[in-house]
Amino acid sequence: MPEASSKAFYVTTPIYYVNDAPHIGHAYTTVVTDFIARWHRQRQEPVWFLTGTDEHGQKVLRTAEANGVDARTWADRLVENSWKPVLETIDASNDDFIRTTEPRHVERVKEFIQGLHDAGEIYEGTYEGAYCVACEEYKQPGDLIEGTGEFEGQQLCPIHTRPVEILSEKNYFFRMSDYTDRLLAFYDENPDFVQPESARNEVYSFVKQGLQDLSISRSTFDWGVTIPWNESHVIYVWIDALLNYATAVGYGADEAKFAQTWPADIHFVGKDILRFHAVIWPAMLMAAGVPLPKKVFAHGWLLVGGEKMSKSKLTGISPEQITGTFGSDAFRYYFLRAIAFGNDGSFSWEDIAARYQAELANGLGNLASRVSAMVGKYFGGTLPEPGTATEAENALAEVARRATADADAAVDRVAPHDALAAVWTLVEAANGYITEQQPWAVAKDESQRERLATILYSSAEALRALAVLLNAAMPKASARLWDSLGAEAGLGRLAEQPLSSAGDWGRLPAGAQVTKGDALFPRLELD
Ligand code: ME8
Repeated sequence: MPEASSKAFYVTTPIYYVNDAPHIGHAYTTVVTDFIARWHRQRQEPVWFLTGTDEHGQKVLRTAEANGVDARTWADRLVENSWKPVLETIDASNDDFIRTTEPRHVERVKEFIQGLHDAGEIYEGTYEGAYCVACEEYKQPGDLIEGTGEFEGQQLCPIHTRPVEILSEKNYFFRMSDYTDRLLAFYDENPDFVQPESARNEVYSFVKQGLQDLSISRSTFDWGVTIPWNESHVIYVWIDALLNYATAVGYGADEAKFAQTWPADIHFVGKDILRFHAVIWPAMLMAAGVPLPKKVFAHGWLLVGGEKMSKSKLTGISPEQITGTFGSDAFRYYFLRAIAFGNDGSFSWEDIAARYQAELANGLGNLASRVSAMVGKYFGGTLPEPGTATEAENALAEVARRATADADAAVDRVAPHDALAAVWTLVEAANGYITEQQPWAVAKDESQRERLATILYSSAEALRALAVLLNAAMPKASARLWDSLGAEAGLGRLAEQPLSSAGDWGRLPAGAQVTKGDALFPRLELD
């Protein structure tokens, strides 16, 4: 846990449904969250990064039934065989993994709902209307579309283009309509609460129409957290799920931990679940008197062949399919760099292959192998003391300083694509510097040993800065780069290098043992 004195920078992914195995859409959210968490750790801030699984509700229950097992067995199977392993596949550095079936969550959810009941925030009623099980969401008539073809005469969920179910069910309701004005005032006072701007506008105009009370229980199945004062009801899966962000960090159980972690700094979500996070969740917290999260960032869709990727439409791609060919670093780099965070972005095999070849193999990988090979060839693998810097070295140092500052500012704007673009100015500048300085030509003249030393030292310095700047995006490649520079002996572990040190020129100690290992990004034979 973070030190007692300072609050952790707390970031979360959605907790994913265990109705199916993860695809690259889920991995995308997790990679971005992981990148932001690692970057803040590199700034030497205390960080808490939470992910997990959403296991209750009808969607999971029906999937389990269709597979002939009970819901708990199904959830255990998916968590152990699919959801936890994928975190390793993509090098996620989460500090915790919460499952909504765990007692540490279930007990606190019951207490929370009892508290709202005691405070008069909940009343008994009947829900008459539509429900989409795939969304696990109550739908308003205006949300639905008319079916055609096989669904002629039925009302469809516009997201899943499947018929909704019509419920008439005795439920408990949360007086959410009381929170319309308070939410609008909160959005006004906290203009950055919902990002990006388009998401903020959507939420604002939705709430401005006036909120309705929300059904917070179901009484026609029992796979969920029971309502403490009436055990024939289970709590609506979204109320249960949203509370994970609080229960996982000690809400109602460990006050010290909760105080050091809550409120969340950023909830990362896809735009499909924006309203739950930006409307229902803050209303629930207001009702309970708990501080609100600082930011909800809703990103766009990963599209495959122009359509939102999904398993049901058979456009689903598993993370392993990509990491198996390109490795986890390239997987992370690609999704962080290629999509302007917040917008939709298309995935294609051609695109990832092209970026792998141009930016990783030819750009960064080639830079690293050229430098280590030349330190080996001309200085026996010992990094030489640099001589007097010329304008060229000063310019390279300036690019490193600017790249560090620009990337850091981009992370504060939650713009990983801009952060990596800033870092790449240094990859390009260093490659350009070597091409211009031609160390192989300088090496032919014995009287130019000092100049050769300066060129190779400066090139290695650029790599040192890059290892620090890329550690959040590509932890494996950065660790290998750090190793090949022999940097640990003089500077300590890569994880302990302050982010700002990337821009401090001249840190790598002369005498470091530089080795040329295997290529960082081997050339691939691709179809
Ligand atoms: O909604 N492109 O879980 P879920 C980008 N359990 N991101 C995508 C994506 C795509 N094509 N497909 C999925 C739930 N995602 C609830 C959340 S939180 C308290 C409860 C990502 O398994 C994106 O982050 O359906 C989206 O919001 C999430 O997966 C939905 O995951």
